[in-house]
Amino acid sequence: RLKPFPKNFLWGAASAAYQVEGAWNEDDKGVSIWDTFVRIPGKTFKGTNGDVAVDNYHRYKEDISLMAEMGLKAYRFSVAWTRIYPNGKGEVNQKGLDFYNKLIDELIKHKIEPICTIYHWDLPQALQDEYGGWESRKIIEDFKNYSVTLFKEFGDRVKYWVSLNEQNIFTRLGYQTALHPPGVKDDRLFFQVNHHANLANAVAIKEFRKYVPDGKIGPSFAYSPAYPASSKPEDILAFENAEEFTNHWWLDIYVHGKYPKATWEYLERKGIAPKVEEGDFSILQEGKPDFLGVNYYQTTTYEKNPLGGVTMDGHFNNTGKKGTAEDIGVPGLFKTVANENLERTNWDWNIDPQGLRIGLRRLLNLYGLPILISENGLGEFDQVEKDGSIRDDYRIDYIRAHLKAIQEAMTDGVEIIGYCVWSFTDLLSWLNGFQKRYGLVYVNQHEEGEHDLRRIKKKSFYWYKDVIENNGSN
Ligand code: BGP
Repeated sequence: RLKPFPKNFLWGAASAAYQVEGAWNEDDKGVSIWDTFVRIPGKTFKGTNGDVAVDNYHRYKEDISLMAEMGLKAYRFSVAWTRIYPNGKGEVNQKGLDFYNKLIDELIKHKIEPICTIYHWDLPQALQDEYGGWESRKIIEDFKNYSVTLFKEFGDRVKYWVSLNEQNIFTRLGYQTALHPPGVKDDRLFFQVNHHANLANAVAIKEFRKYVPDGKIGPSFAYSPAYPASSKPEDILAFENAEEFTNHWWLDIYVHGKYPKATWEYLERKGIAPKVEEGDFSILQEGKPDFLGVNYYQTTTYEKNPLGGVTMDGHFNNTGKKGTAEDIGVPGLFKTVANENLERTNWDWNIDPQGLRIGLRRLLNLYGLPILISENGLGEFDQVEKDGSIRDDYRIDYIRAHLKAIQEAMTDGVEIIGYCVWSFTDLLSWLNGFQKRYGLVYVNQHEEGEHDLRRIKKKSFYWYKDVIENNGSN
């Protein structure tokens, strides 16, 4: 028999500032590295940007009333650093604080628990220009000050906090594949940037204890549990390397304050290990989170990658043309390979609910922390029918299967405090424009043609409402 979901389970949905807010230059907001990046031709699908996104900045009340209608218990949003500090530091922008205060109060008025993400990728451009953003240790102090401002301003009402969203993704895409800003390919820098982000994360968590002693905080990690492609020992080794390189490199630091040994030795041999200063590891050990945020979309299968084999440069499918994504890897260590046992979405993301259970068990054994599923959902084309309905049964099937996997993991002994569907409304998919949709609420927003931004409840909206009402049984 499966364990039931706990009574106070946080049935949630998630978003991020850049992907929903719009109002990119209103109320003295500063420019972020994403505001800059999307203006470089060819970087995103059809050059789509978040200038307007889904206009949540002006429509947050309408969106929250839809959340209330659904019975949502928690809403995860992120703060745009450039609204609070237009230049990343210095004088605080009261209008920015006002916006999030209104948003938080509106959520609380509707009995929706706010979950606040401090950093969801929209670094102030001014910090990038001044010292290379995450490339410099100076970021640690600026991130700390920004975080403390949020703790002081919102900590009386916000009790759940996500420190960094998907550090492993924003650094990989920003510094290994150049698909995200600042668009750099430099392995040495990639590890250095991560070391600074690790320190910033730990320092912010330590500060959090002073300002929000009754709150909970943790990073959200893009967790793609690894599978070996075969039982050949060389593939098993590739899988072990990939697990360490793509998952435990971050998770070990977050929880234990140390880097995994074999990968560290490898980086030293290559001359790309991060420069660590005296005292860094004690800082890292003092920043242990209360929970791990897990953003789960898919597993990744790995096989041996010879020297001279594929690199991180493989083509990325941002068009929704199935079968166009290429394998990537680290020569000599591992490469990705399609898992023929699993279905894929049109963007070549595999669908693997069981992988979530497997991953959660690994996390239980290695780290033992409570888990917040801070993102999970399905990005697909959606069709508005003639009668105005959106019958996204594929999304319902996806979420249902993943909720079952979560319940199985709970039965295995994993403590799970909540589940945030990615996403509540449709929103801007960073590189894939508006056509890759995740929402339970449709937003009439497109690259081309008519787009009045009106909200339409999808079939999944009603289904999830029912799930929440029945505390998980459906
Ligand atoms: C995660 C991000 C989200 C979101 C999601 C879907 O990596 O934290 O911000 O975008 O993935 O990804 P995508 O929009 O690329 O399909």
